[in-house]
Amino acid sequence: MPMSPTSTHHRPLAALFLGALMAFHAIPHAHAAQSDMDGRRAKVPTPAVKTFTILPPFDTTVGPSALTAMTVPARQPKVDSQDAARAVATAYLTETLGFPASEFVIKNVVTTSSGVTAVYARQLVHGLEVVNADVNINIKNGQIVAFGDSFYRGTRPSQPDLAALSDTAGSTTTGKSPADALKALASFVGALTPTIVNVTVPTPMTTSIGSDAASDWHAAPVFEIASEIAEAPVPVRYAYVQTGNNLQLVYSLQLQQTMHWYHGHVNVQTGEVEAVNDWASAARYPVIPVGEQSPEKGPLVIVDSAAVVLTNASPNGWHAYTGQTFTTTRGNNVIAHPNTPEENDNGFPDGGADLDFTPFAPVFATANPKDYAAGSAVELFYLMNVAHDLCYQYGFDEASGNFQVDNYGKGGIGGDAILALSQDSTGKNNAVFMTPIDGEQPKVQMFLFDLTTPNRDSDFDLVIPHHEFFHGVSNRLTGGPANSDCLSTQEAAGMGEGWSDMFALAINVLDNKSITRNTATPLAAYVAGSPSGLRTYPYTSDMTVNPSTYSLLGTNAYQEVHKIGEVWASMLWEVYWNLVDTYGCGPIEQANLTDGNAMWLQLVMDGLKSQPCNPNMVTARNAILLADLLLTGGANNCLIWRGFAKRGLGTAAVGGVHQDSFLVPAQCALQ
Ligand SMILES: *[C@@H]1O[C@H](CO)[C@@H](O)[C@H](O)[C@H]1NC(C)=O
Ligand SMILES: *[C@@H]1O[C@H](CO)[C@@H](O)[C@H](O)[C@H]1NC(C)=O
Ligand SMILES: *[C@@H]1O[C@H](CO)[C@@H](O)[C@H](O)[C@H]1NC(C)=O
Ligand SMILES: [Ca+2]
Ligand SMILES: [Ca+2]
Repeated sequence: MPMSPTSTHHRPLAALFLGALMAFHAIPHAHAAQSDMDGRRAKVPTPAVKTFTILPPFDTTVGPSALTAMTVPARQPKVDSQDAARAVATAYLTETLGFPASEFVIKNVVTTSSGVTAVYARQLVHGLEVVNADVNINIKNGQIVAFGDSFYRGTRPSQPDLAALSDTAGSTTTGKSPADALKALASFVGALTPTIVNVTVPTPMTTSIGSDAASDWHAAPVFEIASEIAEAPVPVRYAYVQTGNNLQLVYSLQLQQTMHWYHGHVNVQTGEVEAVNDWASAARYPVIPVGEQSPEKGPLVIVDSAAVVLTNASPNGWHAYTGQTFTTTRGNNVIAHPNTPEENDNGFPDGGADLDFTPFAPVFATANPKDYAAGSAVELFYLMNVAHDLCYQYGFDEASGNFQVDNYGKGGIGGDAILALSQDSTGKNNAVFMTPIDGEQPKVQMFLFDLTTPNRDSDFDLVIPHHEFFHGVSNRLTGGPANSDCLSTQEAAGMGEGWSDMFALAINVLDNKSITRNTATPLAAYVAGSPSGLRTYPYTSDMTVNPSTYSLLGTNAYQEVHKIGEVWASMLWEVYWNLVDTYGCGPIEQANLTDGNAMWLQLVMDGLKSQPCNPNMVTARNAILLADLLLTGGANNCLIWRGFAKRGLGTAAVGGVHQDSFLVPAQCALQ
């Protein structure tokens, strides 16, 4: 669909079905295997001892016959009384395991449906809890059936002089203060740095830290901290953490935030976070994960929000902002729901208090898109949020005009979360992103494609939502966030398509280590129902497969934004691979600029911010070269020049005159 040069706010991903035929391959993606813990703000030290022993004759490998040999009473056994179980456990801890009664505390006694009484003990050292040292003992008919043990056996530190360590004002003479501990924990979990840290000693003051006081964890904390990053006063207690054969004296803190409740333990001497757990349950999204491309390439997986939310970009997670939390597919960055012809299907999918969206999992093999309208909104919500958090790492932040309801005082204008409409029935075989100026709400509309039976949903051809998102980025960044008319000339609008294609490929396709610069890489093969995808040529450095060069812009066939975009993306592809072949490819969301793919995206984003309103390919190239000069001192100058020159945008190329130049500067010519 040819675009009028002035309709800046409307960028369809047109369906174009030319192109070379290529080998089709299924690509299960590395991201799919990402464990829940990968991105989680947690640290779990390993104790030296960690056993679970099932005592004979209850050995489960022997099975029920062992039990019949035992004294299993014919009638329902009487459940051991709590006191009886407590006595059995205490005897075991003191006599068999050899811990005096002053060195542990029994915290709970619980019965199970099978008549077992479970006793839970926590180790004490100098009257302080060792927060990761536990013994659990299972008792039946007065007999120990099994027990777990992670008590610490290493050398004991000398008794700490807590009074000397921190005075009653919470300041400190020999180590870190409770205030330091809160700051260290906040930094570790990626929370905002607190500006208010008001340490008080709650009354009645816990003066003696003897075993009696400390044997009850629920005893009054030693300190309390009021801070703007905490939803409730932060209680602080002294404790130990065992790491291998060492015992570390720590401040144990509970930091409550909108989407988190951290239980963190900070070394009183070094200020290092020794252990942290988040008591909040993470949201669960059943999705085709970023990097997997489409349902053809890999399975639906349950993605845990803890593994994907980047907290510097989304400090309250994806479902909340100051003063508001949602259990549905809406939050600070994205407001997503289906927009099908069936009004009843268009509500916000609701994950409940646990934010568990797994009931909306689509079944692709058998169902029509209309059977998973809610699932499409979950997918789109997830993809837009991933892109928000990822681009934030590269400088698409509040001041740069990103899309958020609440900017948390970090500049820019809020009130502009993306309205994301999945399975939008107002169009087909396309997708649209509309980018008004900063502070005005953008909108993405994802249409169904009718090129296959059943129809396919563009929400699940992951390059398409991410192509659309990057229209928002390139429009906001070029010429500043208050000007949305800076990619409006035909060439600039075409480049907008090119940036979007390459961004979508970089985050969804190109980090597969077996893809090289010469792998013929289609765009959106899933909705196309064809391995050649939606573009004229697959992207590749192989000029015999993709011959795109600058001079094509002078031909009649290339007077359309997506065609122009293919030329620009082909140039960006060369630059991308020159960087990746030199520096390697890493997890792009980490924005580690020692990785070639991260460096590429950073130079692209910086270039967008620096280039003039309505750039042409020459000025946009120059902005990328400038970004490299300023960021690295020009370390990548020749890698960039050679990439552009290969596709005709060499030193003699002139803006607006679409003639190829394959020349590079003299310093880059050799090699
Ligand atoms: C990566 O791409 C290759 C070749 O294109 C494909 O065969 C392979 O399955 C892919 N691997 C992953 C982990 O995506
Ligand atoms: C710190 O807490 C004390 C006691 O609640 C209060 O009087 C004081 O105003 C607080 N200071 C700040 C800076 O919040
Ligand atoms: C970036 O990656 C390099 C190489 O893998 C690694 O040594 C370095 O620690 C990373 N930097 C950060 C900040 O993660
Ligand atoms: Ca904004
Ligand atoms: Ca702009």
